[in-house]
Amino acid sequence: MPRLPSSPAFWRSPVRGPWFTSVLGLVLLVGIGVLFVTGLLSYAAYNPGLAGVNDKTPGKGLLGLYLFAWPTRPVWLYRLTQGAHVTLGVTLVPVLLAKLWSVVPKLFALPPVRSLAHALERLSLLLLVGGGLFEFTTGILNIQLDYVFPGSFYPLHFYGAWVFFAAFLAHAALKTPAALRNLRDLRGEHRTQQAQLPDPGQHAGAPRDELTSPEPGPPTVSRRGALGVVGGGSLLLFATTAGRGFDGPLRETALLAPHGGPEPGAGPGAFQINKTARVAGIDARETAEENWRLVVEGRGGTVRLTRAELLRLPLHGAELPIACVEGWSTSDQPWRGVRLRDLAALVGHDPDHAPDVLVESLQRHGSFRRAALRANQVRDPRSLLALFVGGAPLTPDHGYPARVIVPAAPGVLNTKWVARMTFGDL
Ligand SMILES: Nc1nc2c(c(=O)[nH]1)N[C@H]1C(S)=C(S)[C@@H](COP(=O)(O)O)O[C@H]1N2
Ligand SMILES: [Mo]
Repeated sequence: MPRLPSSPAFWRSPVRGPWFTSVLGLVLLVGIGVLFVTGLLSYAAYNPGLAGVNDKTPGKGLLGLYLFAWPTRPVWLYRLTQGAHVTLGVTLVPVLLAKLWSVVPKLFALPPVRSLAHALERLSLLLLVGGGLFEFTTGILNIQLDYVFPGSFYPLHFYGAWVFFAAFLAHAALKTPAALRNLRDLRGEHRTQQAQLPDPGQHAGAPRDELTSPEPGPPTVSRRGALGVVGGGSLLLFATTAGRGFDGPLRETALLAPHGGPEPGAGPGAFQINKTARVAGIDARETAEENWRLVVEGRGGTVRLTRAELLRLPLHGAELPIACVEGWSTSDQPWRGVRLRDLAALVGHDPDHAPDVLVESLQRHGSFRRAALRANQVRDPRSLLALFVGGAPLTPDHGYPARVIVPAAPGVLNTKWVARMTFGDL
């Protein structure tokens, strides 16, 4: 009679066992903890609590309780937190898959439910495995396919993260003590046997666990070798992803993800572009000198400025990166333009007490055509309505005639092709 996956003997790999699962589990404990914290930081960086236009999850309720005003220093803050979030997520994929592989006999075990406690445990495992696969899949699709779920990525990934993390915490609380014990108890034996199969856990006098095959097949690789394959896979992913956070030769090492490889084009505007002017539907006629006007509104009234008039205001420089939620970023670029605080002053606000601002683009469709900035971002003297980068006027793709650039903020807050700014408490 053929064996079914529900039979423990169906699963023959001698690599499976408590030691292998414990090592992977502890790596994920640390890694997923970091993913969760950097993910929450990323969410806060959008300032979703500030205004409806920034908020893709209006139903967040208590989950938004921790939100805080995202700081403007150090300028590389979001570059670091989001680069770490995405790079670590990609790097952990082999570990996650190996961990699931190592416990797969349990997922098929029958009867599906033995008692109420067992039913609860299985439900939490369902949320854990489902939630984990869901978070990794949505995250990777988002960086690979450039916003496949327009607008809906944020709610999916955000609520999914909380479901996943709740199940993860429960699982970690239940399993970490045993995982640590497994490693400690098995370490000495492990050393002397040089990771020979079968799993040392089988000889530790412990009752047979559900992970170890009762009829292991012949070994083809040692447990350490198997871990080496997983670690090697992670290392390969890391090495072909991490470079997306740097300019020049390092970016060229990022073969696997978009915004890796060579910089686009040549000249001062030759750094990574998120959406081109064409994709955003920006018509060259609207941005031409004779047609484009910047409308600035505030307590003291409304002014309309041509580009030539903007150029007569005091211009300031700031060296700031672009750091996208997708995990790629540029080095600091030399921007030049009018300070946001000076624009607030132009419409009747004391620059040191300048309020929030709503920035709107010429773009008519798409979730990032407008964004709200918080007062602390407006007041920072390095926050600019940039007109130049690298000593030349902005290129159309980088937001000509004018774009916002704010220190430490996620890319989405740096609105391109700006048409209107409304200062006031949001
Ligand atoms: N109007 C508008 N501004 C925008 C966007 C957009 O889609 N439309 N994308 C934002 C995102 S997600 C990023 S990462 C940065 C990228 O700026 P860059 O293309 O100049 O590198 O622009 C931001 N500004
Ligand atoms: Mo972005």
